[in-house]
Amino acid sequence: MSSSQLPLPLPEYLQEDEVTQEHRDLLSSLPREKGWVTSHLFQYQGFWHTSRHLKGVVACQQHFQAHDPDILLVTTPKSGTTWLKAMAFALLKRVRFPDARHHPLLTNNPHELVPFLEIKLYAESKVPDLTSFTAPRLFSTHLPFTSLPESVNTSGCKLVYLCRNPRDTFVSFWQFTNKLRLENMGTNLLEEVFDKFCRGVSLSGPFWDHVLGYWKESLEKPEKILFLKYEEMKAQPHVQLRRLAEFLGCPFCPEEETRCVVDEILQLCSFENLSNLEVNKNGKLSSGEEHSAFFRRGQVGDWVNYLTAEMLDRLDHITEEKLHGSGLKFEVS
Ligand code: PAP
Repeated sequence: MSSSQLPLPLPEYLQEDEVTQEHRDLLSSLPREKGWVTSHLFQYQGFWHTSRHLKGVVACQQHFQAHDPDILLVTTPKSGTTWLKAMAFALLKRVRFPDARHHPLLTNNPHELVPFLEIKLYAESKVPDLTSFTAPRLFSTHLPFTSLPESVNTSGCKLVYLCRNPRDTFVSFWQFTNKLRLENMGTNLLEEVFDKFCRGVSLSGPFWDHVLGYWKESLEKPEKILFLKYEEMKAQPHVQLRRLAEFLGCPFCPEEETRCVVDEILQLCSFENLSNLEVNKNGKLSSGEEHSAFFRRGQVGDWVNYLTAEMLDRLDHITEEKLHGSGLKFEVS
C-alpha cells in the first residue's frame, strides 16, 4: 500500500482508545449512552462527557489550582463560547494590543487564545505547564458548577457564564456535530439527537441543570459570577461588553470611550469579521476540529427553520418545568 492509500488517522476529538487502566475502570463504572459524534457519552457527577473530555475533567479536578486573578469563561456548548472568548481576550489585552489591525485575533482562532481546561489543557496532559499564562490568566470550560475544581470556589477567581436559549443551542449543536462526524458516519438524525437533548444526554448536559447551577450561584454571589445571555449580547452588545468590562475590573475610561474602543472591540469580535478571516476559514484546532465549524449563522431564532411544533412543545415544556420558580427566562427570537 503506498503512503497515499494509508487510512488517515482519526482526528483527536474522535480518539477514544488511548486510555489508562484507571480511566478504563472509571468508564466502566459509569452510565453510558451512544454519543452524538464519539461512540459513547458517559455520565459523571450528573453530566455527560466524552471519554476524552472525562479524562480532562478528572485531571482538572485533581490538579488545577485557580489563582485569585484568574478568569474562567464558562458556557454550555454552542451558546457563544467562541464569541465570548474573543471579546474577553480583546477586552483584557487591550492595552497590550491596542491596534485592531495587528491583533492576535486576526491570525488565531479564539479557542487557541483562550484554551479549554478539561477539553484541551487537561485532556492533553494530566498536569499541563501553565507557566506561559500571565495574570490575569484566562481559561474556559464547559464544566457544570458542581464539577468545578475546588480551588475555583475557594479562590478569588471570577467566572463569566454565558448561555443561550435551548432551541437555538440545540440546533447549533446538531449542526456542529454533523460537521464533526466523518463522511462514513453519516449525519445525526434530527429526531434522534433531539430526543437525547431533551433527556439531558448531550455534551455537558442536561442543558437546564448546567444553566441553573450557575444561575443560582450568580444570584448568591454576583461579585463572583457574571451571568450573560447570547440573546442579550446580540440585542445590546455595547451594554453587555461594558458590563463585562466592569465585572472584570477593567471598565472603559472616558478617554477610551472618546476613541470608541467599545465599537472597535465589538467590530473585531463580530461574527462577520471573525468568520471571514483566513485563519477561521481554513485553520484547524490541534484536536482536529475545523475552525470554520465554530461559525455558522450567529443569529437568534434559527430554530424556526428546523424544529417542528411537537418538538417545540416538548422542549418548551421541559424548559418551563425546569426553570419554574428560578426567575430565569430565555428570549427565543
Ligand atoms: P463551542 O461551545 O463548541 O465552543 P460556540 O462558540 O458556543 O461553540 O457555538 C458556536 C455558535 O456561536 C454558532 O451558532 P450557530 O450555530 O447558531 O450559528 C456560531 O455561529 C456562533 N458564533 C460564533 N462566533 C460568533 C460571533 N462572533 N458572534 C455571534 N455568534 C457567534
